[in-house]
Order: sequence, then C-alpha cells, then structure tokens
Amino acid sequence: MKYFCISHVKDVDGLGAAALVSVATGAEVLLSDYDDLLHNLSLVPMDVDHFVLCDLGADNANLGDFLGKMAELSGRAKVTYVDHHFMDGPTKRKLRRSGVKLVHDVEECSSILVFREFGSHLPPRARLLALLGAVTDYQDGSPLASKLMEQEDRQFVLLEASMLSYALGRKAREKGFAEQVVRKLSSMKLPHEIEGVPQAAVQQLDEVAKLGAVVRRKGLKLGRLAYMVTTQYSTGNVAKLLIGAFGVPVGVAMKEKKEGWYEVSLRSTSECRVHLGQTAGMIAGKLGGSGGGHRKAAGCRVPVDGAEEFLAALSKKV
Ligand SMILES: [Mn+2]
Repeated sequence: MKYFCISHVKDVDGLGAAALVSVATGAEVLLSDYDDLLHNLSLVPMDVDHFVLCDLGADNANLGDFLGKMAELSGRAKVTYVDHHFMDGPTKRKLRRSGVKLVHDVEECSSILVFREFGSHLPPRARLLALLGAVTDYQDGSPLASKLMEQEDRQFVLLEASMLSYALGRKAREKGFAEQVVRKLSSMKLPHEIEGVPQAAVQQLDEVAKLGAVVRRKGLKLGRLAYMVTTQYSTGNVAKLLIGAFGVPVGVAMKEKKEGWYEVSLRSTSECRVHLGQTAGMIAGKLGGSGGGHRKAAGCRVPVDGAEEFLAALSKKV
C-alpha cells in the first residue's frame, strides 16, 4: 500500500498529525498552507493507494474546486480527510457522497483525531506526540485529549508543545525546517531533542516578550475588539497580546502577505458572543475574501480596501 499525506504546515497540530500519519502508514508527507492547497492536491502521485489530508479546513473561497479535487482523488484512491475546523452540513455530505472518509470533530485537534483513527498502528510514545497539537490548539481539555493527558506528566507535555510552537514561530519560514521537524517527530524524537528547536524557542520567547510593548503602542481599540497591522510571522501571538493589552474579548492581527490582501489572525476569550471562525469567515466572504476556523481562534483573508468594513462589522457582532 502506498500512502500519501498532505497536512497543515503552519502549526504544531498540522506537523504532529503529519508525523503520526507517517509513523502509522509510512506515508510520504507534503506540507501545505491554505493558499497552496488546491495546487498541492494536484501533486498527489497517480500510484497512491491511500491519501490522507489533515488539519486544512474546507471552508475556503475555492470550496467548489476543493470538493471537485477531493472527489477526483477518491475516484482513484482511498481518501481519508481528518479535520476539526468548522464545516457545514452540506459540505460534509458532499465529501462523504464522493467517497471520502471524513474524520471530523470540532472538539478534538487533528493530531488527536489521527491518533484515534490510526491508533492501532502507532507505538505507545505516539500518545505524547498527539498531545502536542492538542495543547497548542487549546484543545487539551477535550474528551479524548484530556483522557490521554492523564497518562502523561502534564508539565512535560506543556513544555514540549510550547517549545515546538515557539520554535516554529521563529523558524517556520526557513526552507525545510517544518519538513525536518516532521521527520524527527516521526522517528519519535521529542521537540527538545530536535536540533535548533530549544534555541529558537528561547529567541522567540524573547521576541514575544518585547512584542507586548509594541502591541500596547500600535494596537487600536474598536468597540469590543482590538486590532493591529503587523509584520510578525506568528500573527496568532499578536492577536492574543491585543486581548490582554486592551482588555477586550477579541484580538485581530493583520499582515499584508500578498499585495492588496491582509492575512488576518483572530483570537477571542470566552466573553466573545459568537463562533469566531464562522463569523469572521462570513464577513470576509461578503467582502470578497475567505476564512474560517474555530470558536476562539480563526483566520481569514480580507482585501486591504475592505479591512475597515471588516473590522466595523466584526466589532458589532463579537
Ligand atoms: Mn489544528
């Protein structure tokens, strides 16, 4: 059996899910972000028997094209799609009807879902690997993850997970770094045992500590949200710092990645009145952008021209 896996390049959950699929099946791994997902789906080799897609939400602007590609793939291989981002009923039905095995649960992170799906083929240490993504996606309190956590030393898991997440914030843009992390995790190395990870994590800690002051200076409050335009890689960190600095339920960090488009990261507290991924995705969609995500953590693309309208509409909802 030849396996091939595409998983999210940007965070610990995506890399952990990829490593677990690779350990369980021997899959070749290709890491992808949202904006190159359609292209990467066309790179799945013709002779693959089983294709596994992880941690990349379907709720993007090219939903029709995405569903078409998935249907095409499931016409020539077994397809398993593991994800935990919000997905509407019609999309789930279309995927299942085209033969895709959908492993979807918004309660658990992708790594934990992979662990559950491929668990019988995984060594005992894989449990710890699965928990890394649960911690950094804020889903270690979920039913299965919390059960698995009880079998580990919690502080050990938190430290390993945070170390890897911070190292990625520093080094993920370096070509090949994320791929190297997946390879090492697949060989059951822990984050602190991977070359360069502890040092990069400390450098990033230092940067985030300094970033707090920048956020207080440059951030702006708009009703129940605070926002800021940044050039930071880990826009999620900026969004979270905005919440603390301005005492609001929602933080919005915007980065101009492609000309004319903001890549937006959103974070919220339990005081937020809406599902952030659903709401931000809907508003972005109306402005010609796209997006989605989780209840308290989301991401979207918004045209720079529409940013003001986006923020105004969002501040009314949250
Ligand atoms: Mn995830």
